[in-house]
Amino acid sequence: MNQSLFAAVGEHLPEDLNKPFLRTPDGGGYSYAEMLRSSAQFAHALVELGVQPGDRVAVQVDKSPEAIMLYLGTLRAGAVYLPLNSGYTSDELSYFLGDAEPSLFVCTPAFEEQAKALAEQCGVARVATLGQHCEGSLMRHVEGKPARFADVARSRDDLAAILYTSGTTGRSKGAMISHGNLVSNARALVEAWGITRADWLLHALPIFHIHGLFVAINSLLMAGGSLLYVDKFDAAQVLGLLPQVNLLMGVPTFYTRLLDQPGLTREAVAHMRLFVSGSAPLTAETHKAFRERTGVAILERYGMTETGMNTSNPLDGERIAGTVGFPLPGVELRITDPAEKEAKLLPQGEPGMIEVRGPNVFRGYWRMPEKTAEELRGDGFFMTGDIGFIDDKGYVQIVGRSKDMIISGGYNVYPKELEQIIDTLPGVAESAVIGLPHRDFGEGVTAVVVARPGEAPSEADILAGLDGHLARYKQPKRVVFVDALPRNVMGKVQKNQLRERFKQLYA
Ligand code: MLC
Ligand code: AMP
Repeated sequence: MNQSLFAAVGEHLPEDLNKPFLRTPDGGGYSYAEMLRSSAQFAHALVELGVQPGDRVAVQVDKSPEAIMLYLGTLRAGAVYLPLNSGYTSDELSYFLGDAEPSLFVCTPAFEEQAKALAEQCGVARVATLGQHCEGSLMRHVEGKPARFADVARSRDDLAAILYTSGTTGRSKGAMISHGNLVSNARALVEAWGITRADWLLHALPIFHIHGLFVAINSLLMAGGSLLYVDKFDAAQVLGLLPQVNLLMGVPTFYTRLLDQPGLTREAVAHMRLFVSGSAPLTAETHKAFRERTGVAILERYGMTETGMNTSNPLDGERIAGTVGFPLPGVELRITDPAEKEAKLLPQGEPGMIEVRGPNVFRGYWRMPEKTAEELRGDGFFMTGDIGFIDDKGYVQIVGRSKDMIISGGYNVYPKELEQIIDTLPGVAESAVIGLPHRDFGEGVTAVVVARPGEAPSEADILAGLDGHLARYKQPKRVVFVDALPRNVMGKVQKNQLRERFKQLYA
């Protein structure tokens, strides 16, 4: 029996296949019938390009409806989808390509020459291109292919995707996500959020992370619902399109930017069924401001790449600001003592490591059994690295992170990655990268730098030194200089002291 995500989606197709699956604001897009045909053609194209079941297909393209068809076609061909942030530089890409060893790399037409050089260096057999408007070499393989494809059968445990998450130390880790993970999580969301064929979701998220790719697309597909597609989030455009939809999923920055729009009123959202926020903490302040302005309580949920969605505030019931709600159907959650190696349960109300178990939990890190063993316990619980507690009403509250990570506008930034580069720049003795409260991005990436004696590198020097090595969203919004970094007796940099000292930097 085929246990793939696409097979599960097939069980929930709308009776009328002419119903829209995805519509663009100009009226273009794909009905369900067209989606079935196009994803079949993409699957044929991948086979023609030599992609075998189990092969990785690495994709770094701009968001487009066809990129979604490529994702679905990859699953149908039994291959493993490996999406890459479109902001990643060649330095970053060469690691991912070398580590995942995809048989095909799909990139933008503009990047083709560099991609070919990278592919050769990393042993990737083929490169194809896909532009935002159907240009590029991949479409030449897609066009004219049969409208049907015999989907490659997958078991629940077979890989559907690999998504890289940066590590707090050292190398990025490829989270191996199975078809069973995707199916169970999409079903849990359909149940928890009451998604039906009548729903229209405004899709404004990037599609190289689980939020835009799995949460937003798979759950709507699993319910036979429809997507109104836009390339990226623009608050004024999104507000203008709201009358055509009844669901929005976003990161907290979407909601702070919507609040900046005078047109965000009770009337403008009266028809909306649900606003969902996740990927980063939604402040109680934003939750309250949105509720006061519109009368609507945003539904906050909590997830991560390795686990998909874990918890959610209730659809019916109180959505409490500052909490992430209850475990989703099928997900078990416990709080343990982070100081203990063995899982030691903490009493309700006491903050500790959030651990989760369930069919949503990933299969481990690609070719990193030791890393997998460090984070995935023998009994199946995954140590999330998030610190939280369960309050007296049973709601989960996240209070911090044990991992040194910044979340800026919903993107994770690992300080270590920046510090390693900054420390090698001329005139720099050492550095600490921290996240500081930032109205737009939630946390603003900030580099705190100590100059070498007698030297005075400038903010511009540090930024120029990072430019080209790391994606732009990772670059510090500000660089500040200090005489010395505060350290504890063990010599560890006290980042909390730096965060306290500079907490007003973006105020
Ligand atoms: C863009 N920039 C950012 C940024 N996004 N800087 C810091 N943090 C970000 N998130 C920078 C760009 O590099 C550029 O800088 C400048 O801002 C303008 O770029 P832009 O492309 O016009 O930005 P904008 O469209 O305004 O993007 C902001 C955003 C976007 C919030 C709409 O970042 C976004 O869509 N975020 C969603 C991320 C997401 O999907 N996360 C889910 C992860 S999954 P310069 O210097 O080049 O001019 C996950 C699990 C879970 O976490 O639970 O869901
Ligand atoms: P990623 O590794 O990109 O999947 O990011 C996952 C991380 O985002 C989690 O481990 C949390 O730290 C954070 N996160 C996701 N949703 C929320 C939320 N609603 N509140 C606070 N943090 C969140």
